[in-house]
Amino acid sequence: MYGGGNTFEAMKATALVDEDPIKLAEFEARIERGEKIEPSDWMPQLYRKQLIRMIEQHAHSEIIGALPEGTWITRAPGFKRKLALMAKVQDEVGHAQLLYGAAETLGKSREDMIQDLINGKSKYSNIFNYPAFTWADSCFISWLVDAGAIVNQVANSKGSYGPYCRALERICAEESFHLKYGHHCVIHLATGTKKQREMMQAAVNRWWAPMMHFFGPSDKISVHSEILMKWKVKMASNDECRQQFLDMYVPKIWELGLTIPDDKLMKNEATGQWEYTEPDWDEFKRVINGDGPCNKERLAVRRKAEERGRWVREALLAPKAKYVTPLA
Ligand code: FAQ
Repeated sequence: MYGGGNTFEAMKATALVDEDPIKLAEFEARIERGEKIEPSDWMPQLYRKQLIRMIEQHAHSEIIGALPEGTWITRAPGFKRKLALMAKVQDEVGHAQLLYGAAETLGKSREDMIQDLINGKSKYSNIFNYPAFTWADSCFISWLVDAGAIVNQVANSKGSYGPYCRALERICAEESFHLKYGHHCVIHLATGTKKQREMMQAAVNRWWAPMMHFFGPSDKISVHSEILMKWKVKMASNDECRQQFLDMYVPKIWELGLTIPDDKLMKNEATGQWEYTEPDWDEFKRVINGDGPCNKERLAVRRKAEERGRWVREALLAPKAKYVTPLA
């Protein structure tokens, strides 16, 4: 539905038919037993492809995700907030490094991944295609986008591919600091002056729809969940992550006197499930396919960074003698 070409079912059937059935059965038995798959282990091509796709998109989300908050470093209110935000943004870029490293173990080079990002071939998280107009937008990202990321990543860190799980464990440890920092920023605004409270509320109103999209399409229309969950790459479905996020954070948002722009949002005590207005999946589709408010701007920044940094990469790869004058 969201990609082009063949349906995923057709792709899966074609991909698995070429695999050695005995090796495939052993591989699936290992996963069933909760063993980790390591880069040198046998794996079906489809597992490799799916992992590259997902880890690469995750890595891109981290470097693109650094942009909306990054623009707030110089304007953050006060020295302590500037320091904390700078450290957070640096962490996000570091997460991308860990994730690109994990994806590289599967055979795709970092250069190819970056090229696919800047050419618009690879996706990254929908949410970073929206503008951070105010300081409160940056606070929303630090608290609630990080919270959503943690829900997803804590689950997937228990998954089957060793390098991805180890990267996620480290990332989650750092994200938990971001979450505390972001929560502190939001509390400050939500309990501050009338103007601060209004600014925070306006940010919640702006970011709620992209936040609901963040966990991916509903399970009914998700393309990849079935096979990713069978092979324990995804340890919770998109809807399960969305529900867990609502369960953990809606009460905390309400507690601060903020409202959520969805009249239907309520917990059904009988089922234990949150009910909400069905997210606008057409908007989601437009945004992830390049037509969101900031897609062009975000990719232009990455393209420029790539061009400007080329000489550094070339210098690092070139023979030493060309660039370093030996000491006499
Ligand atoms: N945005 O079949 P599904 C962060 C695409 S990290 C864009 O359900 P899947 C840290 C999907 O790729 C945030 N595209 O897909 C931070 C597929 O397209 P394709 C990123 C999306 O893979 C915080 C199509 O829709 N986290 O925020 C999105 O089973 C603050 C069909 O969807 C991760 O990447 C989306 N939200 O499930 C940084 C975690 N959702 O490839 C800075 C790892 C779906 O067929 C500041 N990834 N699509 O063309 C995952 O868990 C999964 O990949 C999902 C999507 C849950 C994102």
